[in-house]
Amino acid sequence: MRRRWVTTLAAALLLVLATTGPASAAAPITTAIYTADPAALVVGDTLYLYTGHDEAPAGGTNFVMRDWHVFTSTDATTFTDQGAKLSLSAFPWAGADAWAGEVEPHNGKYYWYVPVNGNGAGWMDIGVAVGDTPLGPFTDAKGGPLISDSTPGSSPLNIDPTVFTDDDGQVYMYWGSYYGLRAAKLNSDMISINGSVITPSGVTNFWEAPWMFKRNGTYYLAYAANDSGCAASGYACVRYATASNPLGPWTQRGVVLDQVSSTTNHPAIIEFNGQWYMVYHNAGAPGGGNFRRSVTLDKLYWNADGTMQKVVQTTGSGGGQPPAGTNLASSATASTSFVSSWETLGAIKDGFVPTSSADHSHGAYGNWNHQGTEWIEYQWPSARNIDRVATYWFDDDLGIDLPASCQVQYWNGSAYVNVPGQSACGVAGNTYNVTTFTAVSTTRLRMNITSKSGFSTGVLEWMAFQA
Ligand code: FUB
Repeated sequence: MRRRWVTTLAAALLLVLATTGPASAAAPITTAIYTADPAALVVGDTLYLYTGHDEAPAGGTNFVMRDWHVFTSTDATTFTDQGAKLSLSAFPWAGADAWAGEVEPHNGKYYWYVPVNGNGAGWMDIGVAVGDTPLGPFTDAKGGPLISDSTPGSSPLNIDPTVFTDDDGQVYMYWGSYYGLRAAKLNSDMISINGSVITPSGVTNFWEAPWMFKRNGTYYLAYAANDSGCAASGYACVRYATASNPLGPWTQRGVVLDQVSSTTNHPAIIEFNGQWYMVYHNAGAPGGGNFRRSVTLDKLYWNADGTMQKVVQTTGSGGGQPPAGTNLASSATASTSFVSSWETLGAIKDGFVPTSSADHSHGAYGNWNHQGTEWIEYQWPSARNIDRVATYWFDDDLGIDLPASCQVQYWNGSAYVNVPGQSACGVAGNTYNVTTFTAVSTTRLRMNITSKSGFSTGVLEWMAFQA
């Protein structure tokens, strides 16, 4: 039986269909569908985002991905969904798992490299489609996999191709997962590899999702890493490495994007209209989760020495603004398992809109120097009907850090139990992490907060919404 990505995510609310419309710079590019695994390309005055399409049902515990969409923008703010421009049906030799791809222009054509679950031996393969314009139409360019498990030297999981053309016209492809990064030169036909598959050196902590580009003569490779130095268990951050040769050796330079509210993390880094962007996905859209992700983007800035500054995630409910709805927090009494004597538990329900996770100008809840799991709770004199919370975490860059995980519970009359159908309990900084669940009628709602090893946790604002 083929391996599958499995988690224990519970059900989330049904997706509320919305039309694609203007999205603020850091909001999801759309909330009409769930999108993931962005690749970015600039052609003329247009930014193209090629994305996966998450179709898992609420509460689904696996990816359901059947096609890829293209989004266009001329200002990196408002995106138009051009529709599903490629689907599994374009590859008769494949049957499932339309995962993370990338489009590369070559000789007036556009080649879309995608990982798919082939019908043959092994699991994931890399196929390639071709079209005459950035919007296609795209057709299978090869009639079979470019890379499969039977390709000598290939990755333990052949997914997530990133394709890069150097100034001399030579094209390179990097790909892989399960700690198995691989690279190869492509022939100018774009559908065959030139020479052997290599295992590049120096890309430490590589997990998956490579993204290659060049700036000022230096090669950059950003990628998802899931080591404990940058992400909670089960989550990933984005690290990057640099090299002076397109096939390495590489030198790891650090983290450019912290973990996001989805377990997976996937970078595309691009310059558009003189501004650099980090395009990525998270679980921030309404009803979102690990298998219902949303592509978003934030500005990326460079240091003078060619290193990248860590991207400030301004995403979540949309531009750092509190989610809409009736917030029941102000009428609740707050309590906690522990609060530091100098902190202010009441700050979590004062309605203040923080400018960042470090903004405790209106007070903060913090439990330094406790580690492990602590809780905060709201209590009402009579039952309230509640179906979601929004949490803005406190991170003072000292002893208090973003949590490793969290869990919403309610009092069912005799015990605290997990809320049913909880979507991902997001732990992203600088944003409202919205967690949805099947509505509960209760007098007490609790948030269990588990710290990263060596840190305590804190909350700037905790909202509980009437169903
Ligand atoms: O979307 C399916 C897989 O999850 C991608 O191929 C990985 O990069 C991760 O985002």
